[in-house]
Amino acid sequence: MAETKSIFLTLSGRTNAGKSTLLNALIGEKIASVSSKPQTTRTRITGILTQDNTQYVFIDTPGLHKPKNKLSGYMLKTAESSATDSDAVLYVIDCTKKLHEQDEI
Ligand SMILES: Nc1nc2c(ncn2[C@@H]2O[C@H](COP(=O)(O)OP(=O)(O)OP(=O)(O)O)[C@@H](O)[C@H]2O)c(=O)[nH]1
Ligand SMILES: [Mg+2]
Repeated sequence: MAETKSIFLTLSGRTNAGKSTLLNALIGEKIASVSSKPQTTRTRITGILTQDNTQYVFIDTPGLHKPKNKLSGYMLKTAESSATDSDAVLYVIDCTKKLHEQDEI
């Protein structure tokens, strides 16, 4: 049997961009909370999609924002380290809104 390979993909982007909504759509189940309230996701949430011999490991992360307190600073660190540790980053932007300066990367 062929060996299974895993690809780690981090969903990054500003708070409320739709990262958790995308994760749920990709996995086909509601595994991450979605809300119109900013900073809904506070920790990493992992969803795995298996196709043939490949496991796509999607990691939903807290949204990027200007940190205001210890918790939001910690959330940002979680988002950044997850992006650094993965094979690729899927950067999500809400294209119905004006481009935010934090999206200019
Ligand atoms: N119209 C529309 N609304 C969307 C879409 N994707 C997400 N939303 C809405 O946008 C809001 C934020 O969605 P989330 O998926 O929670 O966004 P997030 O990027 O995970 O936000 P944080 O966890 O705060 O970083 C929710 O009210 C969603 O229903 C989309 O493709 N179209
Ligand atoms: Mg979220």
